[in-house]
Amino acid sequence: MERVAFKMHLNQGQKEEYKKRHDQIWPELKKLLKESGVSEYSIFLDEETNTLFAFQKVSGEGGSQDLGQTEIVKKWWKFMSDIMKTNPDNSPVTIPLEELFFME
Ligand code: RM4
Repeated sequence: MERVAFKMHLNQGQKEEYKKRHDQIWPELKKLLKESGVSEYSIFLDEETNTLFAFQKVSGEGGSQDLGQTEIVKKWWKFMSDIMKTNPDNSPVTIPLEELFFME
């Protein structure tokens, strides 16, 4: 089991909308994430910089950001692209973070 963390960027003033959409995450996306080995997935917001900080545990080949070839993730990323900083393919700009400390 690997611990994975990364940053993404939320457009200004979109906190409520972002949370609403995630509160209503599509069941088929949630199912894919779990079946792909992603668990304990949380996303936090630094309102000062609109930076989203994501943490997840990964037991499979990759994490949530490695599922971009699936139709459901492509659809979700397009759906989310109006409120996030994205790449030309609608994937969220994702900056991997290095773990410097861990305590059981
Ligand atoms: C985020 C971003 C991630 C996705 C989660 C569910 O806003 O789109 O890629 O894994 O939502």
